[in-house]
Amino acid sequence: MHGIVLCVHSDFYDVQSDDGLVWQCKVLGRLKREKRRSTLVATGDHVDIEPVDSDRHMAVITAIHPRRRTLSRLRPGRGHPFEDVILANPDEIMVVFAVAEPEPNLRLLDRFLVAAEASELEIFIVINKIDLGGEDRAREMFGEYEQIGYRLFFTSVKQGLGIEAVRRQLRDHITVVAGPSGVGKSSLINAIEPGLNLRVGEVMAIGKGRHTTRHARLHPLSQGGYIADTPGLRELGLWDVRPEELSDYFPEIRRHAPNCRFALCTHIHEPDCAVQQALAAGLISPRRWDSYLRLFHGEE
Ligand SMILES: Nc1nc2c(ncn2[C@@H]2O[C@H](COP(=O)(O)OP(=O)(O)OP(=O)(O)O)[C@@H](O)[C@H]2O)c(=O)[nH]1
Ligand SMILES: [Mg+2]
Ligand SMILES: [Zn+2]
Repeated sequence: MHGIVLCVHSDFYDVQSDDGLVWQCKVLGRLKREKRRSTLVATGDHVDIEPVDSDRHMAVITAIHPRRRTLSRLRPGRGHPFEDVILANPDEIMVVFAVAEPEPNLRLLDRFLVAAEASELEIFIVINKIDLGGEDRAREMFGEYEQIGYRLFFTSVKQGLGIEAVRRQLRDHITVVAGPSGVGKSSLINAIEPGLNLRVGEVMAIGKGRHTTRHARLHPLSQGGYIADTPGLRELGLWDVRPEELSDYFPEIRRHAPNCRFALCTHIHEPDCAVQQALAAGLISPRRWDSYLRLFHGEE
């Protein structure tokens, strides 16, 4: 049988088979003995399982399929680093912000987007709480992100607005959720999948405690797809970006960089810089440029 790993415990795995049943699984001994440079079985992995006790939903994992993509941390080891896979096969990342409460900090949104870009997943942005200011004002506030090319969704969990469009976007995908505290991430997920019953108004335990090993957990969506509970983007190591990589993570800068005279242009002081020309021509927003400069110089 084929299944997907929902969650990793210390020595067993919860695996959901295609018929929706959840099996408690061990891994076949032979697989454990193989040499590897990466986590043997991670949340999100596609696996083959064979039931050992169907009544008690116990099974054994007999094969692990190759991963299409991973969110992982590299652990330095002897010779070569070991890849700690936190989540296998993620598809997309949903960055949630609010129109108000908390007051939106666009520099922080830029920070989240840089970390999201570093993950190389598809990105979309949800602007929640439009009941506190109206969709028009929200579109005005966040319109520049649409111009850059990001997909934006506007929602109010409180008034039930825009939820269906987000639900459609999540269908059949493994989605990582990110965003500052209090913007309504848990509320939004509960609105999309009421059965999940995530706690609202309470900071998620995930992301706390630096030394505990934390794994992702997948929450199945009844329409197909999964919401991934992961440690934050910071804990995934996506927060720290080397200055020379930074321009890759601003799509509107990345777009112009190939036309710079120097391949390793920082776009700050070099001659014949296509990014500087785009900035002067008004093709890059001065506010985003300022975010780039601050991040380049290591400011939060
Ligand atoms: N006015 C309004 N309030 C909302 C909306 N969505 C959520 N809230 C409220 O915002 C507060 C925070 O919501 P949560 O869902 O806990 O926010 P979160 O993003 O999960 O926060 P953390 O778990 O701390 O990261 C709660 O009091 C919610 O009731 C909305 O659309 N409009
Ligand atoms: Mg929450
Ligand atoms: Zn340049």
